[in-house]
Amino acid sequence: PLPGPARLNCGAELLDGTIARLGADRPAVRDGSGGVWTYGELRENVDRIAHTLTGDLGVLPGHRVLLRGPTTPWLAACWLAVMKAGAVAVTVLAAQRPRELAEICRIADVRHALCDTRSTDGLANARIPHLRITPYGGNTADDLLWRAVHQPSSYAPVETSADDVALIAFTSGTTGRPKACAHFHRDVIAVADTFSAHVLRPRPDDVFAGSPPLGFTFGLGGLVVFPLRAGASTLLADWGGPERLLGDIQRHRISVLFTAPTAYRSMLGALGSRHHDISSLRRCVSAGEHLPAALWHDWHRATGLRLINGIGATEMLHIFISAADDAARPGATGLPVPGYEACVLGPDGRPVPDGRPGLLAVRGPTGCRYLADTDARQRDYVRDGWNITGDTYVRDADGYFTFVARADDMIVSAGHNVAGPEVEEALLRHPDVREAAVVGRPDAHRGAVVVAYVVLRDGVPRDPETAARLREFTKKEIVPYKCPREIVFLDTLPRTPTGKLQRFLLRSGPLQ
Ligand code: 3SK
Repeated sequence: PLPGPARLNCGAELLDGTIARLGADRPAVRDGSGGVWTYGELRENVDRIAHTLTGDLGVLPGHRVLLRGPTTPWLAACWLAVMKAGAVAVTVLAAQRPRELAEICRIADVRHALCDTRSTDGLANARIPHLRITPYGGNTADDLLWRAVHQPSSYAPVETSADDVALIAFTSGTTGRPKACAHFHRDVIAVADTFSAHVLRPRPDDVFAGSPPLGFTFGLGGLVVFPLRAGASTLLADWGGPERLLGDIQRHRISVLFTAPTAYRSMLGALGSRHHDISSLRRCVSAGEHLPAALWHDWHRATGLRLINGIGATEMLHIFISAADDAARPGATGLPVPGYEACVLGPDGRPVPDGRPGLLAVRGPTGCRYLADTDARQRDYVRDGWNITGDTYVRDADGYFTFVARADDMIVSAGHNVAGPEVEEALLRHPDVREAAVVGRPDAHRGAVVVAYVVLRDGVPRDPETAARLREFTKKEIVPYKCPREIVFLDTLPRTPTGKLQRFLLRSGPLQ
């Protein structure tokens, strides 16, 4: 054989590989209404769709295929079929608007789209040139699933190389500018064999569920790749709020949960007002945003479970620093996931001593590959083989990494560095505060002043007395120069469709 990367098709590895190890009769995917497909049934559906793609629809290896729809077993089946066909999946979020969809298709050179019939409008309205949209889930003769029924039930996967692109993931990040990252077939398997295998440690009898959509790589990994790699089953249903998720945990005996700190906080609220049997849960992963120590403790107190905190990035595909079980330290993110290395760099690009803040740098089996026309971004993100994630971190003497702020969320006020998340943590310790976001507002004298946007708990008055009480409280918790000069009350904080706080919207002025 020629030297070079081995053959690997991640779709085949996740389905045929798992079936070869554990059999085809195990439950694989569940929908929200009690439907369950075994691994054998999932493979049959995937293979019929792959035949339809490469036959009727003319999809060739390397073609970019947009996937759009609510989280369902059919969306996962389409994703796996795209993998098996050697094409490239570009899974988008249901919340993405026509203008963003058009931009995504332009950047990723998308020619085919598979779209749930409930989501076709937004895509059709985008009027994307040369885009062939095939609906799925309806009952017309041109529907993907109707065509698939007539196809053979077994498909020989395209022999992709481990270094062929499997997916292109978009991140609007927290700045509002879309960036596209390519990930290889080997990356998909690598995230399962690092974070999932070593930190999460799922079992074949586990049942996964969670809130992140499959268009966010946090959701793709947590709800498709990790369960299938482990031979476990996964509930594929849209996030319908805390009550619904708690009900699903009880109904489906969910044992592994993937969601973000905001959802853990809202589930705690719901648990406080009604009984739900969540005794099936054994692993709860929190990522997507900083997890405050107070929330870690609240969840532990209410459920007896220790949250598995993690930091991941679309650029890295999934989680690269984390800690579980006895290794978990509330407030800290954790240790580099086996297979990854991390360090903290100073302004000169060299590692800083432990205990000093600097830019987080990480390297390992996955890494950032921005698509063409983003060269400058690539040089910015990957330096000397290290991925610079844009987060400010501190490493302690035990090797634990603790989040300080996103590098662009550091506030410099009258010459002092203030990390917004530290002030947010202080506010969150007050019983009246439900959510908080702290930003720097430009100021002619001080450079920036610290402003806190606060969502209060139900029934707490939004008045100057409450603001004064919160300011007094923070003065007792952190040094006074870090305390908010101004407190603005909001109903909700602005977030991306994947739940990340959009601080840039708050920086640009009051949002009331
Ligand atoms: O962007 C993130 O925060 C993230 C977290 C975990 C896994 C994957 C991602 C993209």
